[in-house]
Amino acid sequence: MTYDTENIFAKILRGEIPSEKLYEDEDTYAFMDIMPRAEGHCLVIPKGPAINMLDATPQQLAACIKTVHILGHAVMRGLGAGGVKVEQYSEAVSGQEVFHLHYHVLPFYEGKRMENPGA
Ligand code: D5M
Repeated sequence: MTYDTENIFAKILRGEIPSEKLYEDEDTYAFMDIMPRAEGHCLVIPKGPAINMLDATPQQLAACIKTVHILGHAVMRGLGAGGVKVEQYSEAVSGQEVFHLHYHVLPFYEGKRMENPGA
C-alpha cells in the first residue's frame, strides 16, 4: 500500500477539513477524535506521511510518543482523568480505518466505564 495523500488526516493537516486542535509542534499535531469513546479522547498524528506505526520512521514514532506524553498529562491535569490508555492500529485487519498514523489517547475516570469500549 502506498500513502494516500487524500486521507482524512492529511486533509486535516492541510486545513482542508476542520479539526478541534489541542496541540501542535514542528513534527506532530493533536486534535479531538470525532467519535470519542471517552471524555477527552484525542488523536496524535505526525505531520509527515506515514500510513501507520509499521510504515513510520523511528523519528516519526519518537515525535508522536513525545506528544502522546504531553496529551496524557494534559487529560490527567485538565480533565481529572485517573489514567490513560494509548492505542495504535496498524493495518485494516487490526481495526485501522484512517491510513495516516495516529495514536488514540483515551482517558479513564475512576468509577466511570468507557462509553464504547469495543468501538
Ligand atoms: O479509527 C480512526 C479514528 O479517527 C476514529 O476514532 C474516528 C476518528 N476520526 C475519523 N475522522 C475524523 C475527523 N475528521 N476528525 C477527528 N477524528 C476523526 P482507527 O480505527 O484508529 O483508524
